[in-house]
Amino acid sequence: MSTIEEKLTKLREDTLKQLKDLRLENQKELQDLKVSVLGKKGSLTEILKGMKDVSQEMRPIIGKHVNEARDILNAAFEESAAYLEEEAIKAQLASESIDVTLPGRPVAIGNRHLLTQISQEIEDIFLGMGFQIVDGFEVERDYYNFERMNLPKDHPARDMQDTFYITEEILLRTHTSPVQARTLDEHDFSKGPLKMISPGRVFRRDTDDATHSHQFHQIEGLVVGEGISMADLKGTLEMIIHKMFGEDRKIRLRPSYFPFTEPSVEVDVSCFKCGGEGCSVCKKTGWIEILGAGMVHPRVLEMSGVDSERYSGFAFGLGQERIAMLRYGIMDIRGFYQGDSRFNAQFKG
Ligand code: 2U9
Repeated sequence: MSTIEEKLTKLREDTLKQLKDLRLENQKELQDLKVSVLGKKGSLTEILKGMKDVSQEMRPIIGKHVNEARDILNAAFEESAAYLEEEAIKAQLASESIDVTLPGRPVAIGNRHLLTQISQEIEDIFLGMGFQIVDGFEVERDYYNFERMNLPKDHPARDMQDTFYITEEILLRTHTSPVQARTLDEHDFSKGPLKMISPGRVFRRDTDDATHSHQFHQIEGLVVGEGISMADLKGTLEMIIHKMFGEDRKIRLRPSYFPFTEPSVEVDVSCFKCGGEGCSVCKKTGWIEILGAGMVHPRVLEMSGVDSERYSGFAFGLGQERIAMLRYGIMDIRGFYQGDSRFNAQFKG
């Protein structure tokens, strides 16, 4: 049978070795080991039971060794506990760590809708020429949309502008002309001529396909004052077309018909793709139809309470989608309204 000394030495070595082998998740194992070694019913107590067989002279020496062993083991347990705790914290920190030096996730920055870009570009040009920009109602009265535009009930030209009716008298506007009529009603000519544009969404009863939509966007313009002539119309249009399509562009006026203008014209621009040689964009004609215009019909002026003997004016209208489609070769009008960001992202401006 081994002596107390031998047993102590063995207990010390075995325990220190076990402590060394402990792994991180072993806080509980550490406690269990401590209890089994140093606890009341532990191995050390068990060894001390052998003290009764030790001679009187040897007892203090052995007692000292027992105390030494207890101190060493206690210290070792404390050290292990501290180590395990520290390692646990390190592991937690590593698993939760944020690397502040990593580059941030890129924020996707969108861009203005192509129609917004087009209308803002045109608005800027007209603002520079002293025009005001006027907004109006998308839901209008039949009276302002048709009657005031010289399109009385049962006028055949209403067929081309059939629309969505809310009631017999209230409808979705087919053009932004009512905005102009309402503005003209209020205009004070003692302060000078009226020069305005009205951009906005309009509606038609139409079956949607690649080139037709039941909704689209217009910009209409109106100038009314003393001595306004067709030459002013031509000069103004030339100016805006040069700014939009380039200074080299020519314009061509062809006779046309609108109930609200007399005379009326269709305005062509020399092809901005081929310069007039003839290509697929201008369908080999060298010209592209870009807008409609004319001198405001005297009856339309009179309905706004404007003396058509004294005042005259010109008006024009263009479709924003048409301008964008021609400029960028867009084949399907529906792309404007589908909200697919891949469509819009092609026009970062
Ligand atoms: C008032 C008097 C006259 C507005 C005008 C046009 C010519 C025109 C079309 C172009 C393409 C509509 O978007 S489109 O389909 N418009 O050609 N519009 S003159 O004339 C007015 C407006 C208001 C008081």
